[in-house]
Amino acid sequence: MTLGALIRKRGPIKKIGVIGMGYVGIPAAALFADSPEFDFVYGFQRDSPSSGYKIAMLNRGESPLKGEEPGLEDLLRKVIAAKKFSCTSDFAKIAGLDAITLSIQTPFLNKEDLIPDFSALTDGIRQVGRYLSPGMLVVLESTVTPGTTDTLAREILEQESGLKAGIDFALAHAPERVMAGRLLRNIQEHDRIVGGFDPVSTQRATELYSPVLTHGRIIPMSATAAEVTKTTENTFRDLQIAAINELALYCEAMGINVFDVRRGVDSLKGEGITRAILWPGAGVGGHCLTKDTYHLERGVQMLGKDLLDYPAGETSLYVLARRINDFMPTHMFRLTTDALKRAGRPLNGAKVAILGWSFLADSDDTRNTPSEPYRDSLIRSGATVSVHDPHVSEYPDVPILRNLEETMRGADAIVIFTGHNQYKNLDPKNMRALSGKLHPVIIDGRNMIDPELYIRHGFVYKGIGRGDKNMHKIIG
Ligand code: SAJ
Repeated sequence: MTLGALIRKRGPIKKIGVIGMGYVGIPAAALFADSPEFDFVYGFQRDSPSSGYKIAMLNRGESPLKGEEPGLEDLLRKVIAAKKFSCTSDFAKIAGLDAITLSIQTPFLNKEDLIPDFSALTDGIRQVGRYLSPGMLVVLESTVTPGTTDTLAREILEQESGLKAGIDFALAHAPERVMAGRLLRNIQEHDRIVGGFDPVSTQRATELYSPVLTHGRIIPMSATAAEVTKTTENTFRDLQIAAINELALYCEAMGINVFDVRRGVDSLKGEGITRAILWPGAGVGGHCLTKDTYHLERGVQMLGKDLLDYPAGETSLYVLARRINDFMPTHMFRLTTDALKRAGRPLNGAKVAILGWSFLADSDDTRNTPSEPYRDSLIRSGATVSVHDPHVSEYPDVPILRNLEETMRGADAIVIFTGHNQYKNLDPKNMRALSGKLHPVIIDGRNMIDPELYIRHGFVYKGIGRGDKNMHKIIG
């Protein structure tokens, strides 16, 4: 029997499983469960010491995700009350399902050698393989190296189940496109890339995602094309950020304001002229932009190494972009050191207050935060560091303060690292009083403050891209 016939015999998708109760899996499971098209959804979560607590929370209709996620907890309470969703660590329940998705982190072990850590992902795929039955659909939502769905994932599933992809079961890649703070909306409103191992798999996966889309459309393609699409969209975003970060470094060196230039460049609009100029800053963090370039690089190494025509000896443009963005916390360190020197104080023994620990404005997400390498370099240089963040409650080995005044008290330097709303209306007069310094230092890593206002209050100011101000006359 063909896969198409097996699927017709099985009928429409009614029972779904989502493996990985995190930023991607939880909103996806809740939306599937809330759809009248589907009867029931299991959320699968390993009962591990670090994340087993999520199972009970979710079954109480509570979201384990910290930070604002509009509508998520209401939706969880609704689907729990309706008995359409349940979270479990019993993977044997996969056996009775029609479709199973995997949303598991895919970090890199070693970026230089392009070695990803697929251990959690392969564990999840192996669990699915153990309980796979004919006509079932398996979808990878995690961002993976191009080629992973058609090779690694297929091989493990076939090995564990004895079934064949495209013959006995459907297999696809439908990458997530969510951002913290707007998870539900992103799933419903963004177009959904759906890449099947074969056209029948693409069609079955389209049947799974169509009911949860409100504005988004399904964009069908092959599994490998879908993997390249996802890794590319983050790589290109990282590249765009690197381009404006490099410009910011140039503007500092040339003594001009990058934001004037940005406004100028951005003004050239009109048909056929796209100017996607992003914002320079203190660094690029998160689970996505910091690794997806390496998935793309690994993909071309694995799928096209011998066929790639590229300028001999040249570094990949994308990897160079990564290095420029990874350099920004170092640049922030140099701005801090130089500003303290202008204020007549060495970094060694200085007190530095970091404002913002999460990698994204107004979120609690601290994955690969650029604030961390900056803090480490300060401590290595003998500085005392205090950290404030309105959204982050704790972080391993880094005390996070919620009291902004306490964080800034006695500070020689105050450094804005994340663009949280709370930092938009800081009061330089009060900050100077709290620091108790004649010329406290202020470093703006996110274009949050008006340099003139701080300079007038006797601060030594430096900002990313502000070559027009970074060597200002010190007042008072
Ligand atoms: N950043 C800048 N300048 C900018 C934009 C961002 O310095 O102009 C920095 C941010 O401060 C942050 C980092 O880059 O540290 C990443 O920010 P982000 O806005 O890209 O946030 P992510 O990583 O959560 O979201 C990205 C998004 N990808 C794209 O827009 C192509 C999101 O749509 C994806 O769903 C997400 O990655 C993901 O999960 O892949």
